[in-house]
Amino acid sequence: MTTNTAKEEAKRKPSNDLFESPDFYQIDDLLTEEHKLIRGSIRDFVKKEISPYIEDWCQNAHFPYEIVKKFGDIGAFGPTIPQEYGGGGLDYISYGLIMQEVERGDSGMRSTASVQGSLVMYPIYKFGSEEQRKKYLPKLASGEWLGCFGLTEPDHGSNPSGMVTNFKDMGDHYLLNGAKMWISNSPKADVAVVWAKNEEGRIHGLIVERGMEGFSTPETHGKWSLRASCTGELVFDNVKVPKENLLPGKSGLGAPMMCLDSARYGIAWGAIGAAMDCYDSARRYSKERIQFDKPIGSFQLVQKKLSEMLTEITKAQLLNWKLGKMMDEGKATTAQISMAKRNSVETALNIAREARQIHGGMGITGEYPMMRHMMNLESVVTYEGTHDIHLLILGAEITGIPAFK
Ligand code: TGC
Ligand code: FAD
Repeated sequence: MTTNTAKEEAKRKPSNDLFESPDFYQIDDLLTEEHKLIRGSIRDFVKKEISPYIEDWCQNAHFPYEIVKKFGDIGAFGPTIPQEYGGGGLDYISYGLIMQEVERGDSGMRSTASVQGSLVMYPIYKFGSEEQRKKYLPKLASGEWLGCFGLTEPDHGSNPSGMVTNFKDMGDHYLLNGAKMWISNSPKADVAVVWAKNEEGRIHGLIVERGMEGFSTPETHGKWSLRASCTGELVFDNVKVPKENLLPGKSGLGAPMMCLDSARYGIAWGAIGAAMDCYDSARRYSKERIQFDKPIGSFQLVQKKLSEMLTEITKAQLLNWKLGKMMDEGKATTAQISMAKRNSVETALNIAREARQIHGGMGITGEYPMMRHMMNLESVVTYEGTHDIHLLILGAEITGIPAFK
């Protein structure tokens, strides 16, 4: 959709984002000056480019396509991808901080960024040929192109290994058939990284480009969640995919799962960004709102809520930071990432609900961010592996007995 810049400018409410970040355990001491600079620049970006508009975008279920180029300019796409391919060449703590700040603004905006970086650029970088890296990564990093990741199917969500999307070797090309569902960015994506089975039933990644005959991306409407992110299907009806579009580096379910490890890590940080926004709003409101001739923050029950929120945020911040260090060292396991994703999203959902209560009736309006975060987080608790699937990943790690089947 074309943006009417003047209309957007008129809607701008520069002073409405008063966010101050909680850092109760001086976790900033664990960050480098570069980390703090990166976080600061993304926080300023969110205050300027997302906060003034996000309420309207969500109320109108509008995906602001122009944000794609802006994310590219600020370095939010593929921060850990090497600079020679257009990425940031940064560490995983930087990546986490970027996701935290973007999701502090809105989970749908973080979805746009984390799909592009972890689920599109990462597989092309990790499993792609040198030609594929050079062709796609710089354009994805700069936001010239938008990408999406197709794993989930209508009948295979938690169980992606059952996928039926398939491709046949036709000699000079592959013929791709099937459908993917619930795909973030799909209606606007220029390229899709698609996971499909070959004739032997082995899963491979293919790069499918908009414009290929038989490829369509119908949009999913009526979402109550992630309303500023666009979601849709990927439909493949005898799509001729050039052979050079197969990702040669890895096959099997492990390939998409490695991408998910990176994206789930980003969500662990991102969801705590949403939690921090809800907590900060509740903290301020509790000092301003007077009932029984006193600020509601003077009542013990409100103080209990705020104290518990800050405790949970602090615990999650430390867990995320340690996980980031293990990611940098290449030591983080899937189960450790599951623990952090699961913990952060549950923490954020609980905090959004408690913060909403502190705002009383005002909490249900778009004047405050809690309801938007809460509704967004209902998707975040489901995608990239549901809350229960992550519990089972942990259960399998603890007992050595997978309980999925
Ligand atoms: P399982 O038997 O456990 O594994 C099959 C093969 O995959 C390998 N593998 C991994 N390899 C590397 N890294 C990982 N993290 C891996 N996880 C598994 C595994 O070693 C095995 O390899 P091999 O060589 O022995 O065959 O697989 P399973 O079929 O039992 O399934 C396990 C389960 C349920 C945990 C897994 O499939 C799962 O995580 N399901 C959840 C699905 C999911 O997360 N979907 C996400 C879709 S993308 C998305 O939601 C994007 S939203 C983005 C946004 O908008 O922000
Ligand atoms: P199901 O797998 O049908 O699960 C339904 C319920 O059953 C859940 O509670 C689940 O925990 C439970 N369940 C399933 N199996 C078990 C089991 N073995 N033991 C116990 N409980 C079980 N996918 C992509 O590929 N790319 C994307 O970009 C993408 N973006 C998304 C954006 C949004 C807004 C949403 C909502 C989803 C997105 N997804 C995407 C899909 C997402 O990953 C799936 O929704 C998720 O993996 C769950 O699959 P499902 O919805 O089919 O639920």
